[in-house]
Amino acid sequence: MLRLLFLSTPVGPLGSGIGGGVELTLYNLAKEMNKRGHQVKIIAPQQSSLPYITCQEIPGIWQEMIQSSKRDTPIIFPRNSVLANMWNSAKKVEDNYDLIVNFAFDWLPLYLTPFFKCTIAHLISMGSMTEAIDDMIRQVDISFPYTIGVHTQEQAKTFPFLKNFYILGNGIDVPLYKFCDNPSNSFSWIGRISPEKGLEDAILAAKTANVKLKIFGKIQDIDYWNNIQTKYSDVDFQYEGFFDTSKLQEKIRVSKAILVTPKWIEAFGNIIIESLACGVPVIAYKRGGPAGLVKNEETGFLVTPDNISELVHAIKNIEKIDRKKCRDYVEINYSLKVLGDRFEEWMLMLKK
Ligand code: HBI
Repeated sequence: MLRLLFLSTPVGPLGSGIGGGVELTLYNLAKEMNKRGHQVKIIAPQQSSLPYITCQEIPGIWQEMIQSSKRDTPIIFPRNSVLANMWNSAKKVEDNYDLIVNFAFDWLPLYLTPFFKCTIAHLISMGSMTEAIDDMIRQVDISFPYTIGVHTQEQAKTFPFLKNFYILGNGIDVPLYKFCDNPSNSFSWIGRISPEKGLEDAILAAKTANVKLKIFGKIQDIDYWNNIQTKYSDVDFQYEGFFDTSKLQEKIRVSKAILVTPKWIEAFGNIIIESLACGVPVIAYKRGGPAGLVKNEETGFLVTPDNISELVHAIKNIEKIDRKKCRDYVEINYSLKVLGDRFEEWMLMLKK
């Protein structure tokens, strides 16, 4: 039995959607490890709330999203930083745990690693973003082998200096997603509405293919969103909102397919396995994590990145994909059991 302390992302409360895929990953890992008889405690920003799991809520000012940094942007901490407060709390209780798991993509937890007695595992949830964080990842990789965990090989490639990392993959609670074999006529796009996610490409493709597009996710960058609405006012797209897992799967399961059009290297792409679990095929740019998740012409189509006409061609051929194959693929490769086995193996490998 392992006593695990999870430290959440500092960009917003768990359950708010601001932390994107990390929120779902943290929640699924806590649920699965508790189910396996381990003890998981979570330290997270105030107002965090997860079903059936208590979090120690820490006050303080949220950390700015790393996406708004440039490669050489200095590390900036607000006054009364929730990230600093969270790690200050962790320091006080570290003796009660076998392992600490860091879910933040930030400089501080990496820098603090050598100052903790307890081993810290870092689940790196994005591709390379800034020089300062890369330097810290490199240092931890050298001094604490295999404590750097990534989701995919494609993501690891964005950190060419990484030598001793652990590939975790990811996984979802598949029974929560209901298979749908009789889709509607609309396509969907799911994700934080922010420039790096490339929503405008999906809108352009839907316009050219003359199909309806439904949009799900948190509006992270309001200026970006307003620009899109002005620029594409003639396109038939509908913003549906941000939903928790059970509501989201209910709304996306009837989609003909989802369009995944990232401009950056997605580390993984939770929404891809969530959609496939519902039987929804995936049309994705062959870029980053999604390139390893979609089986071309079997569970969807992988197209040349940033190529709108290939997106359109895939939309027009979506009937070729067998929706049951999409569901089976996730059940076999991305269940909580698969994720739990990989994570448990990682933890047992690091436990002193
Ligand atoms: N930015 N500073 C910072 N810290 C995070 O933990 C973080 C982030 N931006 C996005 C994010 N986490 C998650 O949405 C992704 O890792 C999935």
